[in-house]
Formats: sequence, C-alpha cells, structure tokens
Amino acid sequence: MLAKRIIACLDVRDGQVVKGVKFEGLRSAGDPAALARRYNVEGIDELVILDVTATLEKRLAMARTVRAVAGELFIPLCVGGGIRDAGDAAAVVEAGADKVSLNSAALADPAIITRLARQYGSQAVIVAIDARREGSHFAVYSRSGTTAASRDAVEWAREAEQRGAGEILLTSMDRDGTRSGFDCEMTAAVSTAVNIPVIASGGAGGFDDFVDVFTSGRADAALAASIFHYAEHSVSALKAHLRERGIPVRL
Ligand code: 0VR
Repeated sequence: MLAKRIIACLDVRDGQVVKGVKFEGLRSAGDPAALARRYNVEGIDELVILDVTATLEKRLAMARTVRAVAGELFIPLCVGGGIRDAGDAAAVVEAGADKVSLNSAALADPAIITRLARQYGSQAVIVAIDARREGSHFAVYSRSGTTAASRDAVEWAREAEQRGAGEILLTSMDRDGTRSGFDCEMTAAVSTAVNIPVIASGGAGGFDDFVDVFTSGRADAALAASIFHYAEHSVSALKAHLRERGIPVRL
C-alpha cells in the first residue's frame, strides 16, 4: 500500500516565500530555509520550491535558496519555475534538488520531458500543470497562469506520462490560495487518466479538504502552501486527522 504524501510548497520570489490568491497579489510569507526547517520537524513528506518569477538574473539567487533549503532536509525536494533546458535542470540538481518540475518549457517543447527522464530517471521529472475550468473541461495555462496553452489538462497529463514524466503536479488556478478546498473533480479526472502519481494542489483550507482529495479526488499526494505557512495548521495534526479516517500516511 502506498502512503499518501503531504507536500508543502514554498513559492519563492527574490529569496522570500510569497503567497497570493489565484496566482495574484503575492505577499511575503517568510524565509525559505526557516519554513523548510519547521515543516521538516513537523513531518512533511516532501517539499517543493517554486520560483514564481523566474528570470535569468535571479537564477543564481535561486540556486542559493535551493542550497539553503536542501541543507535543512533529508526528504525529497522538488524545484520548479523557469527550468527551460537541461542546463537549468542540472543547476538545481547540483544545488540539491531530487526532482525538477517543468511547466512552460514542457508545453513549448514536450521532448524535454523525455530528455530529462533519460538523464535523471522519470522519478526526477515532474510535469506541473496549471489548469482552470472552462466549460466542461480543464484548460491548461503556462507562464504562471498568464498564457492559454490551448490544451486540455487530461490529454496533456496523458501525453506527459507517455513522454516519461514520473509525476503530475496539478494546480487548480481557480482554487489557488482561496482555501475553498481542492478541485477534486479535476484531480480525479487526471488521476484516472494516468498511471503515474498525481499531486493535487491549490485550495487547501482545512483537514477535511485533504480527506476529500485523497478519496473522491483519488490523489496520490496533496500539496499546500497558505495553510501551512501561517502556522494555523501543523503537518503532524493533519496526518493524525488523516490516520483517524483510515487514510494511510507516513507518521
Ligand atoms: P494553496 O492554495 O495556498 O495551498 O496553494 C498551493 C499552490 O497552488 C501554490 O503554492 C502555487 O504553487 C501556485 N503557483 C504560480 C503559482 C503561484 C504564483 C505564481 C505562479 C505557478 O506558476 O504555479
């Protein structure tokens, strides 16, 4: 039986953790290494660092952040945001990342998924999909949610799997930062379409949102930012809650 994973996401801009709502109005939420230390002590299973305004000049600063966070942890660390080629991937792996997350680069050139999977193994290649509801389907966006990719999330997740992605990180743009619950319908649609693990992201507001996303959403892992950053909910209390409801989690 595979344990369900709880993942914390540090959205980083200019060396600081930031958080907004629906990808907008980013506000500071603290120091990345300090937050990583707290989540590690509380029993988080994995950590994601997302460079939300990745530009060329900031690449070196990001490597510093990754190094500082990696120094606090012995759990899997995934880094994403602005990884465009094998050189960018190598830089974050060199700084301590176990996995890289690709979004816009994979949409622009899907062959990069296979190239990186050959180099690092599929377990190290996550394809991040930012999607929102449009009519009866889930539309994919790139470039931090600003550009329509003219793709359907379910179809894109299937293709990413075929090209060698090891996991899908599926973020609901509609739910991001709203604390109104994960988009379980979207998560289930993608989860049932692929055989690789799907990480649900966007909208966690309380413990029962995690119960829902692991049951009706059929997620393999759930990622949250807002509720953990402001110390309203501890990872250990969340895991105890899930255990009580029969959801297998690592203690
Ligand atoms: P919560 O709803 O606060 O748990 O947020 C989870 C997740 O959606 C965010 O941490 C984050 O990864 C969303 N992503 C992006 C972004 C936020 C701002 C700008 C860009 C992006 O491209 O993913």
